[in-house]
Amino acid sequence: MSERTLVLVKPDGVSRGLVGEVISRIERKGLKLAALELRNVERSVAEQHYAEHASKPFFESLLEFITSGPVAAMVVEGDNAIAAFRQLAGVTNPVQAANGSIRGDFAIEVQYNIVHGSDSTESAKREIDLWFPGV
Ligand code: RTP
Ligand code: MG
Repeated sequence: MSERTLVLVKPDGVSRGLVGEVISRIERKGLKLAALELRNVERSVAEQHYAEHASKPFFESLLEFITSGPVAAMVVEGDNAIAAFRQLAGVTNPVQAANGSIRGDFAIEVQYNIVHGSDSTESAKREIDLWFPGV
């Protein structure tokens, strides 16, 4: 079933020049871009985006990181797009992420794990409404 997911190339991925690599993997998988924009993240957007982690010890450093430079935000669509992109990304901690995944291939520290992808249909709807209202 076709669905949509919110993907971010985080500031580490943008500064390392990995936007094209991430988009290439998305497109080679057969997923499509429905929206794409490079933008600086306002703190209020970051807080809403990561609201589920507000009580975690890493919340403040996560907000600082995600607002530290531009991100490439995109809406990606296709069959099972949410799970398909999470598979492309690999698990949260890059040390455990499989080789061949984005995190497994390009990252080593949990905070600097290159990409974000929505984790459920509810999260995807909430995040797309936050990042791309009206899309
Ligand atoms: P994301 O939301 O960014 O797609 O990543 P995720 O679902 O795989 O992981 P999640 O549990 O939602 O965590 C969000 C982001 O917080 C950072 N993190 N830091 N220092 C830590 O222990 C820690 N744990 C998580 C990561 O950047 C993670 O992607
Ligand atoms: Mg998450």
